[in-house]
Amino acid sequence: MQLRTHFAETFGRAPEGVWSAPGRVNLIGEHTDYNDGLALPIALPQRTYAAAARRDDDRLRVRSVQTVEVVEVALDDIGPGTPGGWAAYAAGVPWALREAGYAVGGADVILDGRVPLGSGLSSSAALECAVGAALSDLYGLGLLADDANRRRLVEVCRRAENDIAGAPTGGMDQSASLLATAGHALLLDCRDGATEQVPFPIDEAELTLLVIDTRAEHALVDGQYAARRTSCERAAAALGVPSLREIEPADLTTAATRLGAKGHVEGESSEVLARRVRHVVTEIARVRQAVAAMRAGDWAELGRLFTASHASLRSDFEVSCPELDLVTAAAESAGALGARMTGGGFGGSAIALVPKELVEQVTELLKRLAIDAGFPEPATFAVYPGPGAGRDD
Ligand code: GAF
Repeated sequence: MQLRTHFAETFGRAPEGVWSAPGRVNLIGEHTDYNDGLALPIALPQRTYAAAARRDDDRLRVRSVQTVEVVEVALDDIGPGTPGGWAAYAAGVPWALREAGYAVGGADVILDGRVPLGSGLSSSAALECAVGAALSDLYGLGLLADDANRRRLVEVCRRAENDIAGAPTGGMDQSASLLATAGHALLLDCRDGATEQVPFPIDEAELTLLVIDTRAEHALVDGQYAARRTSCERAAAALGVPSLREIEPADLTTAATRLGAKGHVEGESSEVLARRVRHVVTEIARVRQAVAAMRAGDWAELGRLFTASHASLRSDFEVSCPELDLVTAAAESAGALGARMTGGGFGGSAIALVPKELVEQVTELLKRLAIDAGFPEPATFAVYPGPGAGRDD
């Protein structure tokens, strides 16, 4: 059924328009955004759609076609924990718009999320950005007009996620959803918000970017993510820098020695902190190298960087899991140029850079090995860099 029809059946009137925003995969630069670092995401072709219309009161009514219930809340009542569940990601957006000084009133919204849920592909950012795009147009805020305005909307959507949904994430996902363009990866500098579009002619290169959704469910995901963020902040404070971005690869030995001299920092082992720092600093360097490799069309080098990134996330940052380790290793042994987990980790998805002619054998092997290991059968699909958020209809 068309989203406009869903809207009419749910709310008894026509929507004023339909907007959408994409999920993302990050090519490289993981757990760097909240360290003022660099990341290199692409927008996925998979998107979340929002049909919406203004209301003449200050209430938000929101429904997803994937659920039956309509969640209704007065804008003044939105706050941490209210509403709960998935609706927090939608309701957080008008809340954060108002906090930022934008005049928004009520709205009826119906959502259709086509970004796989819980797969580490940023379905939550896609939802926030689709609602943000709709409210911006409906209330004439101009936040889709150009990159400067889109950056304002990135901040709004990030606040919605941090403050209302309670996920202490770093902003890469919302940036990808709002600032990425078709055919390009988005080089994102999280220190000053600067962006650059890096051409990613994956088709011309006869390559496939394969997403491998492990379907691994992991408990404590939110707590673990927050714990990594806290460790990075602790390490930066102990090293006397505003963020780990300030540390260069050449300074890593000195940084480890300085941390080591402290034994523990706020109860956390300095040996562990030094590994967390090493991941962040080397990962930021890998983003630069990846951009250079892409510009030179050196896809083998990009693949090697994927592999090095995964090793660092597994051993130094410790955010991988057996399912992700298995599918990345399997993809490489069947001919992928490189493979790595993407997103926050502890489950979710990996990506592999695969010569087109090898996609079938890569897919077949990783599925077989996952099943043999007693893991769920991974879902695999090819992606290409799609456009950022906008109005569809
Ligand atoms: C999640 C977060 F939402 C991002 O902000 C980022 O930190 C990512 O994990 C890890 O790179 O997607």
